[in-house]
Amino acid sequence: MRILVLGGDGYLGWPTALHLSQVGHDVAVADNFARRQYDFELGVESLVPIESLQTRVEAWKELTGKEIGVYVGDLCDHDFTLEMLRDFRPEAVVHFAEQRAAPYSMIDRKHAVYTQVNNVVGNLNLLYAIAEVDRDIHLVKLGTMGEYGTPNIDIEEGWLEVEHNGRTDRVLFPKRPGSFYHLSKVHDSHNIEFTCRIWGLRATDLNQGVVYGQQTPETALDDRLATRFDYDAVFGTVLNRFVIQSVLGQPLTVYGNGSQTRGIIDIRDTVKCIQLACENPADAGEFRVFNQMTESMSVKEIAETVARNYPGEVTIENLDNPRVELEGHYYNVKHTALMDLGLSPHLLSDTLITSLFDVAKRHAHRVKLPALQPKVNWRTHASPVQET
Ligand code: NAD
Ligand code: USQ
Repeated sequence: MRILVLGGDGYLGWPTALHLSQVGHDVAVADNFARRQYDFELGVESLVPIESLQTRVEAWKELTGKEIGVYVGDLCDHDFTLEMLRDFRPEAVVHFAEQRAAPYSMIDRKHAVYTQVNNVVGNLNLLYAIAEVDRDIHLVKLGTMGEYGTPNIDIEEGWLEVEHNGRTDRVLFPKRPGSFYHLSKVHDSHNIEFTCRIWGLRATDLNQGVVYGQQTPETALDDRLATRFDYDAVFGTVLNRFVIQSVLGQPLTVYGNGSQTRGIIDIRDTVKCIQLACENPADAGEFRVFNQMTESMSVKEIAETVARNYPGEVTIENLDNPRVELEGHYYNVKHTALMDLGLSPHLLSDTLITSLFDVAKRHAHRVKLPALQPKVNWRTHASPVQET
């Protein structure tokens, strides 16, 4: 298949592009390098050094003989988005290209507005471009489990059968997200569902849980193919941060009492899920939602699992929660659709954590310690941007 990966320079987009290319698809990537710019803004870098997109693509060709096309541009520029689709003529578009950090979106008004404009407008331009170029293009969109929040009922895969005053209907599952970033994904989901209904577009919304890990079989082939590994309190995700904190001898920063529970997924399963979604497209007019997570764990359990596996001493520190989120809540998520398509998940294992410790140890000297401390507070209107 011809598959266009938007956000193909990012943490997940790059390994996904490599995986799709490896299994035989004709792949191109697009990116505006906004993610590299946030690093400059925040004064941090990926723990693992990453090459330029051009060097990455050249290295892939040198090692495998396979070519990955590159489009440099911003999805918020509709002419760019439209021309790219006209030029590449994809059968599937995988859309990772958004500002994806909840704390970044909560720094202040400017960052909240940037996040929602970038994400919602970029996605809307893409929907218009698909409608104009070829309505058969399958949109595979990265949503997030945080769209649902933590309701006191089971979380279904996107849709809910409701009985109300003696009548029944199938409605989008109610959303109660926890940041302006997570809200941007809710807005995207609504816009996508609307275009499936009115224009007959075909779309899969992948509500993904928190991703952990840094290597896939393809990125591990050569250092030049490495993907990024974020540790700072703005972009670093919880398990990856706990691994790095262990290696540095720093306390694991559990926010609140750590009883908040999240869906999690190994990066190797992320790339496989995208492959499965592309190769099994939604029907014309169908807005399909998959919950892309493989297990649930509380933050406390994640910290304890990392600490148990680390060969040295690890302390766990309960910080006042800088976010506003429920603790001790109900959490039961349906996530069978991707398994039905053939996913056999990698559950969080000791081997994976040990290999992540090795990655972190190798690059530990690159860490700026102040960047580990959370400074963005949900309760204020303006938080100091990360000072290092
Ligand atoms: P990332 O920031 O590393 O990658 C996103 C890429 O998109 C970056 O390279 C960035 O430069 C690019 N981009 C952003 N805005 C763009 C625009 N307007 N035009 C062109 N390119 C643009 O993020 P990631 O961790 O790889 O996440 C990818 C997607 O998966 C995001 O949509 C995110 O919300 C979703 N997701 C991530 C996780 C996770 O744990 N990392 C979990 C669930 C969902
Ligand atoms: N947390 C800690 N300590 C830390 C970091 C985080 O206790 O040092 C807690 C947070 O309070 C939260 C949980 O861990 O309860 C997850 O936080 P996170 O920063 O790992 O993940 P989150 O902000 O939810 O965002 C990440 C990605 C985002 C994606 C989302 C999937 O950055 O792109 O959408 O995971 S989900 O959470 O399922 O919505």
